[in-house]
Amino acid sequence: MVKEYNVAIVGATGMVGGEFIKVLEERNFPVKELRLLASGRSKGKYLKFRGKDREVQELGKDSFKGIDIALFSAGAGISKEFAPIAAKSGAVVVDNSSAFRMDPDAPLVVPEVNPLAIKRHKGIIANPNCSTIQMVVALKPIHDAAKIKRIVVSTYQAASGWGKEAVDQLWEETGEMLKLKAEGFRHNNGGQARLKADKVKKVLPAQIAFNVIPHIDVFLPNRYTKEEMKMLNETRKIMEDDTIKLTATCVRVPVITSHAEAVNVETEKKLTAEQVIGLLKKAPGVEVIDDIANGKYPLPIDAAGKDAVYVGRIREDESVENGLNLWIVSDNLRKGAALNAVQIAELL
Ligand code: L14
Repeated sequence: MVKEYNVAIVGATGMVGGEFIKVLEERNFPVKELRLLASGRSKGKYLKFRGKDREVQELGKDSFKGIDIALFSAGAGISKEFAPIAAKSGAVVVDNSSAFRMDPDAPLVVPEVNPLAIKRHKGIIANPNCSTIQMVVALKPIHDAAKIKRIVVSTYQAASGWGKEAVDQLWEETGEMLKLKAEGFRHNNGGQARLKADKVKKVLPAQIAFNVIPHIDVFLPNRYTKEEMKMLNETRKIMEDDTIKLTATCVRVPVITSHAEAVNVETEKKLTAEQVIGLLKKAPGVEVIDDIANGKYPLPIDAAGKDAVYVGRIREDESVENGLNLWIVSDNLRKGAALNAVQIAELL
């Protein structure tokens, strides 16, 4: 008989929460009891798991009795407060927030990259940032083969990374833009494609429809955003190599789901584009889509709802000795969050 586990989802009504439920179902995770936890606002809602409606319960100190695995995705504040409580009551926590990622006691795990780190856990395992996960899955085989010295990455991040409200903002603003068009707005009449401030409730720092915003998470004293610094610090921790240099620019784009990244790497040893394609074709969790003759490369709209990290536009950077350019796309709610966390639970 397969052992079965009592699993709790904290943040069950959120976007990642919904993916947790789907991924547990699809992968046939041996769930005995599934406990859906959320804030008081969602108390009494029902969510479907394996064809049955399950009631959402209000998260509290006593929510974790009998739980073996607790999957958290309700923000860093909730994780800081409740993950230690869950761990103390005997659950292993897989936490999708940024609360414990750089905590030396919490392993930061991507199963394709550093599965062994999981063994050092003391009750809490951190799930990395979505942008970092998809990048390291694709870069690990390159690092193993040729040692990466420096990474320059620009991200094109989907609205769903910031949650349901950001996706709503994208839809509502898009509707308002279409209204402007119907009212006679012409892009070539000198007008800006800008909505009046009061048109939409904003959760993102600026209009996202028909725009891009170079601002994800908060600004730090060094003029980077926290999202950009997470990419540096988490990459070093997951790759277990503090010599890797990385500089990031993280940008929100008007996409619902799947983050894309333009990644430039410099390696110690020379790799040709063909060698990289060969390495990535064998790499776990990676799918290469790089058929430029037929105009095939990874797109966010194709990656959404899928498990793989898609890599294309693989080419040598001809401006340096040993350089490569890649285009990496993956569903930020799946491999970037829920799927990676459930894979960690499977490793456990
Ligand atoms: O650190 O808004 O896990 O796209 C993940 C989503 C940070 C922001 C994290 C986004 C968050 C990111």
